Amino acid sequence: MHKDKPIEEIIKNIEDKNSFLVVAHENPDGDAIGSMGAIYYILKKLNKDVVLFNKSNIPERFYYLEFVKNINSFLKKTDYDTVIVLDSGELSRTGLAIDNLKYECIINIDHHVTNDYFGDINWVDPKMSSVGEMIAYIAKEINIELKDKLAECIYTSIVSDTGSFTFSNTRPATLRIVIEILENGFDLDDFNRKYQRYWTLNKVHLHGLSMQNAKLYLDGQLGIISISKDMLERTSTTKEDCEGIINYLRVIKGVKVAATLREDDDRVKVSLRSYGEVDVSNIAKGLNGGGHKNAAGGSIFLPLQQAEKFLVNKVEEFLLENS
Ligand SMILES: [Mn+2]
Repeated sequence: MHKDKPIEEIIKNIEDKNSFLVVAHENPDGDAIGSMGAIYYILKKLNKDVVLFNKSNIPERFYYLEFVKNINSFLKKTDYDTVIVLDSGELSRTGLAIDNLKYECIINIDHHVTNDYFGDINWVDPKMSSVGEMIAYIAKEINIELKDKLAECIYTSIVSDTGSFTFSNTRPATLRIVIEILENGFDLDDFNRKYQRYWTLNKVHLHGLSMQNAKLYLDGQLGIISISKDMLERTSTTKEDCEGIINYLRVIKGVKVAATLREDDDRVKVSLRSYGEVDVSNIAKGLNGGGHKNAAGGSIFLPLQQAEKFLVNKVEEFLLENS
């Protein structure tokens, strides 16, 4: 049994067991939702009982994936054979009250380098573009074709976590999955209409305001945009509308680390991006967070302006140590 690869143990479990709880991290992104949907369609195809859980409300922009109407934010049933946890470096990121549940096995499928192996079966592979890509390999292994709604979920995961195939986690194998999806008749134009064209004018205004607030530090190596609650109020936007703001910093010549700081209720939420060998997951670990080498996040428990200074110092230390 121990010699089995985790993907084989996972397949054995989903073939043998009957009732599954599937969860992903709070404030779900395209990969959290896409991978939930992908495993949902696989389990349904195998005639299993599936309950989906996410602690947060699902952002409206993902409503084009039909299965999201089946995601619960409250669990009526507490007894499952297997709990499948997706795209979460730690179990706590799901907000699941695990002690209130009865289950035999936790399956942890993830690609965060900071994952702490909380499962009974752990398939953690940081080279994978997305958890959706990992679920695609499960589907292939049990001869389920990558098409229709399953393909739409996997494609959502991949396109979301690779920044539409521009990040360095885009591997030849990732693109081979995409080729297969396209060969099976996936309608890219229809998908992009649903996936990309969802902005409101208010969101455009928030992004304009954010771009005006962009600053450079450390001889232009660090770019920061701080987003205050006031900016959201002035533009009638929500934290979901902040998605993507960090990318304006990533295109500034010379920037090695891009950071957004967003004022939240009791903390400042920090997002970090980098290129190549600059491993921002190490900075994030010092900020009660984690993530990937080139995309990570954490929290600072200071007022916004002080948090910005704190982060500049942290990044300076980090760049000195790693130059
Ligand atoms: Mn992911």
